[in-house]
Amino acid sequence: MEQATSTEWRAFVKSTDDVTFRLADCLLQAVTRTTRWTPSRATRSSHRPAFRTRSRCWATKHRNASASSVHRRQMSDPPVALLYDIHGNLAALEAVLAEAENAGATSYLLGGDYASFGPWPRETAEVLESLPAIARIRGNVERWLREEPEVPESARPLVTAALTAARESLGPELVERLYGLPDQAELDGILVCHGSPLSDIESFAPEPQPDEERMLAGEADRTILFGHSHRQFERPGPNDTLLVNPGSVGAPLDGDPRAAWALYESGRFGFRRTAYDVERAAAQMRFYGDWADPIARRIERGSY
Ligand SMILES: [Mn+2]
Repeated sequence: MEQATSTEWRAFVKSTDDVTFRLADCLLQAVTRTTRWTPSRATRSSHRPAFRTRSRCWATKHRNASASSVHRRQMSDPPVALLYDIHGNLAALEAVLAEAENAGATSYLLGGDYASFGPWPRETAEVLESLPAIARIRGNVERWLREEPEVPESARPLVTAALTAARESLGPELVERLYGLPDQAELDGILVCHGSPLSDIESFAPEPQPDEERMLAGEADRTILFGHSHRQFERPGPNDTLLVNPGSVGAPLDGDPRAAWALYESGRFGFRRTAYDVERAAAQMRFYGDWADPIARRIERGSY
């Protein structure tokens, strides 16, 4: 039984992110320390601090247009905590929020995949809703609360069970608010998305791949902030872009079970890892039944 659900989970992940699935088997080296990078040309060229949310269509047609919803930031402003892929892991989120506050963060950028596929869907979504978020976008699991998941038949039992549990926990009003979030946002000229500018289920791998330019959907000369693959990294991308993935708060997949996130301050990203009570989160996940065991193990191991 356990083997069967594990196989379903792998099939699900493979279907949503084939590139990173292959990399999962390469036992990526865990990121165990805080790292910082010097902004590349892509980021340095974005000196007009601004936050704004927008639709995908708006992004294409009016990238440089001014908007009344722009939140301007100064370089001396306190850091912003970048939180992606929390996946209902309240224990991880609470530890990260405490550390972010200690680090001086006064606002948050929320990158999607908030509640589903984790132990505490509603509680996690409520805490996230209460945060002073400077940008808040939708991930694929928020979209799947109302739309048919793009997964193969073999993965459908696990995905259906997880989404059903999340919907029951969230209730109709939270489901509606989460589903209604925008797909993309902008932070100081940085494009904020869930998987890639192209898609919320296709994402960039930690190492360059031959066909990745397609996922930029025409974006160039800027920093792209994204998550979805649950791997914390930054590297140059095609078209003079810089690719930045803060990693997953609730379910990292690089072999390090600690929560992954990042701080954005003065045009720089600082990667962080935060220890929390992993066993408590895994135990809570197992209350949902046998189907939840692969998710509990993913939380414990920080890998599949
Ligand atoms: Mn995702």
